Amino acid sequence: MTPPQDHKKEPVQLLNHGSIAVIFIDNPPVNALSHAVRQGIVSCLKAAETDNNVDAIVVSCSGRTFIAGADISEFGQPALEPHLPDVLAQLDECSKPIIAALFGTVLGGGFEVALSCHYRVALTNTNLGLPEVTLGLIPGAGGTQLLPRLAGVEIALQMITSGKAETAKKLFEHGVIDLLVEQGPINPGETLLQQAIVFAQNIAKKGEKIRRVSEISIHNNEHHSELFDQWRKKLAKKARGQNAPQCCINSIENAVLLPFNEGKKREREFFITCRDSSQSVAMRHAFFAERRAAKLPAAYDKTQNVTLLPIKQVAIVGAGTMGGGIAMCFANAGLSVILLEMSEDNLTRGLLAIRKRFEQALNRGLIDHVQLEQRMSLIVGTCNYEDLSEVDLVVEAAFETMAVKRQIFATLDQVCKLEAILASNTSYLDINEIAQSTARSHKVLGMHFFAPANIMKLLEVVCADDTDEQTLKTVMALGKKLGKISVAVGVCYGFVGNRMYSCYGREANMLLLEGASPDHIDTAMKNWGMAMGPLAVTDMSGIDIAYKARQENPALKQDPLYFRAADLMVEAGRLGQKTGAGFYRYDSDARTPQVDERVLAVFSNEAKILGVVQRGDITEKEIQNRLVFALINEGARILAEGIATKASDIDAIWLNGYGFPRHLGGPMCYADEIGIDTVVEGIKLYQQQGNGLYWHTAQLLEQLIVSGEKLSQQ
Ligand code: 3H9
Repeated sequence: MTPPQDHKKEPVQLLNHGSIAVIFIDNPPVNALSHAVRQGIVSCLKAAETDNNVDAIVVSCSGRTFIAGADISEFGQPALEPHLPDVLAQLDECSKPIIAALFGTVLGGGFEVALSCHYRVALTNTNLGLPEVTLGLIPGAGGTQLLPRLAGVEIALQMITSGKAETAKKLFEHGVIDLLVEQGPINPGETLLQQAIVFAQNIAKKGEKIRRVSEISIHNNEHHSELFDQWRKKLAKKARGQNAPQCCINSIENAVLLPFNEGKKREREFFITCRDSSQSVAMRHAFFAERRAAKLPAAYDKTQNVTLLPIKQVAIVGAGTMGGGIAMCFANAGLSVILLEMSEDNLTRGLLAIRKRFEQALNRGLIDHVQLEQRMSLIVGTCNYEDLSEVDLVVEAAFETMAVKRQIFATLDQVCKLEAILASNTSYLDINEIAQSTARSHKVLGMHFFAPANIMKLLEVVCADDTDEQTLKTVMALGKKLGKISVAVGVCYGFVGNRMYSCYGREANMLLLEGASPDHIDTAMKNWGMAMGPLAVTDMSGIDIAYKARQENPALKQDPLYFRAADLMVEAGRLGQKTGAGFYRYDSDARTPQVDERVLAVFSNEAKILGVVQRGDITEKEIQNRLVFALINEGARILAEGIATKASDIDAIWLNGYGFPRHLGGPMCYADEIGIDTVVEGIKLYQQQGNGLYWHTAQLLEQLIVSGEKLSQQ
C-alpha cells in the first residue's frame, strides 16, 4: 500500500478521512507487532473511540503487507506491556465498528488483529494464516478462539495445526472475509484503503449492532469430540515429538467447550508454556537461521551494489535423476532450460522421466494441465554442446568422477559465452580443481542440489578460491528465485552437509560391525526425531553413490573399518532399493524395508576378520549420541575452518537437506540445548572405548566450554 501524503515516520498513526479514522501501521519490513506498534495501536484506538467526529475505524498498513505477526525477535526477551491479547481485547470491545484492510501476508498476530476487528476487507490475492505452530507456538492472542467461531472448527483445525495460509478468496467462502477487493483495473483508481473506508462509511450509516467474533457461539456436538480425538492421533504421528500441535488442538477444543474469555485465558497459558519451551526456542532459531543464510559474510561481501548477472536461460548437463530434478526446478521458476545428454536414448529417457515427475505433481493437485505443459515446453533437449553457446548458466550434473567433470568443464569453457557462469552439482569433489580446467575460474562454483532437487529446499552454493563476488551473489539470488534456502559454503570434501553426514554415516557403519542391526540403528534415530534412519536413507539413494565417491578419495582408504559395512553391501551387489536389497530387503513393495537376517551374518563375519568385538549391549542412547555427537564435532571443525561462516548456516543446511528435526533446531542449536560439556564428555568416552581414530574433540568445543558462549551463536 502507498503511504498517505501526510505520512510521518511513526510506527502507528491516526489519520482522519471525514468520519472514518484510520489506524495506519508502518513498521517495515513486514509490520510486525513490536512493542512500539502495540503501544501505538492502543493510543490511536483510544483517540479514535473518544473522538465524537469518528463513526468507524479502519486498521491499515503501509508497505508490502498487512501485519505478518508478532515480532518474533521479542519472544526471547521480557514481555513488555501492553501484551497483544490485551490490545486485541480493546479492538474487540471497541464501541465503534472496526474494519481491517488486508493485503499481502496476514499471518499470526496479524491475522489475530484482523479477527479481533469487526469486519474484514481484503485484496483477493491476500494470504491469511496462523503459522505459529511452525515456530513451536500456538496462536497466543485469540486465534484459536476466534477462527473456529468464524470459519468453523474443521477449518480452524486444518489451518492452525498445519500453519498453512489460505487465500482471501477461500476464506471469503467460509465467512472470514466480508468483502473481496480486486486489485488493478477492475476498480480503477480505487485502492484497498479507499474501499475499506467506503465499507466503513456504509457500516456506520446502517448503525446496526456491531458484530463481534468473540460473541459468536459454537454449537457443541458429539461430532466435535470425535473430530478432536482423530486430530490428536493424526498429529501425534505426523508431528512426532512436537508439543505445539497438541496444544493447538486442546485450545481449539476449549473454544467449543468454554466461554470466550475463559478459552482465551487458557490459550494464553498454552502460548506461554510453548513460547518458553526448548522446542520453540529451536524453531525460532531455525526461522532466523534460514533468513540469515542469505546474508553473506564480509569475506564474500566486499563490494556494495554489485550488478547481478541476468539469468534467463540455463543449461543442465546430464538428464539423470539429479539433472532432471534440477531442470524441473528452473522450469518451475519460469526459466528456459536446455538439457544436454550424450545420446538421444538417454535424452529421451530423461525427458520422459521429467514428464512423469510433473504428472505426479499433477496427480497430487500441485499443478494443473496447463502448468504441466508450460513447464515441459520450457525444457528442450540436445546432444550438442554447441547449443549451449548463449546460455547464462550451466549446471553440470554428470558422473561423480573428477576426470569426467574436468572434461565437461573444459568443453563448456570453449562453447559458452564469456559471461556464462559454470556450476557443478558435485556432492563431494573439489570445485577448485574443476575450475582449473577452464580459463574462467572466477565464474565457476558449486550448486549442490539435494535429491529430489525439485522438492528439497536446500542449495549449497560452493564458493571456490577464484569465484568472484558477482558470480556468488548472482547464484545466491537465483537460489531465492528457485524457492531454495541457499547457503554459501567453502570447498572441502563433501562441503558442509555431506562432510558432516559422512561422520554420521561412519558411526552407523561402525555400529553395524559392532553388532547393532540396521533396524536397531534406524529405529533409534527415528525415535530421536530424524525423518528416516541413516541406513534406510542410504538404501533409498543407492549405497553405490557414496561408495564411488569414496573410491575417488584415496585419503579415505587407510582405515579398513571405514564404511566397511556399506562397502560389503556394494560388493555383494546389494545397492539398495534399486536392486531389491541393501541394508534391508525390498520384496513386493519396493519401498518398504524388511529386516534381512543375512546381512547380520555378513557383518558378524567381517567383524571377526577385522578384529572388532561384537557387543549385545548397544543401547538406543549410545546409537543416538554417537551419531549426533559425531555431527556436532565435525560441524564445530567446519566452522573453525571457515567452510561454514556461521553456525546457523550449518543448522539451516541440516534442517533443509537432511531431515533434521526442526523442533531440535539443527545440530549446533541442539548442542547448546544439551550442553557442550555433555557432548565433549561423550566424545572423550567414545575415544576411550577404542574409537580413537575419529573421536578427537574439536578445539572450538573446548574453547566454548571455557568461554561459556553458545555454539549456535558462532
Ligand atoms: C505470532 O504472531 C504469535 C501470536 O499469535 C501471539 C503473540 C502474543 N517478526 O521472510 P523474509 C523479518 S508468531 C520479526 O525474508 P519474505 C525477517 O527476519 C509470528 N521479524 O521475507 C527478515 O528480516 P531480515 C507469526 C520478522 O518476503 C524480514 O522480515 N508470523 C517477522 O520472503 C523479511 O522476511 C510468522 O510466523 C516477524 N514476525 O516473507 C510470519 N517476519 O531482512 C513469519 C519476518 O533482517 N514471517 N521478519 O532478514 C514470514 O513468514 C515471512 O517473513 C513473510 C515475508 C511471509 C511475512
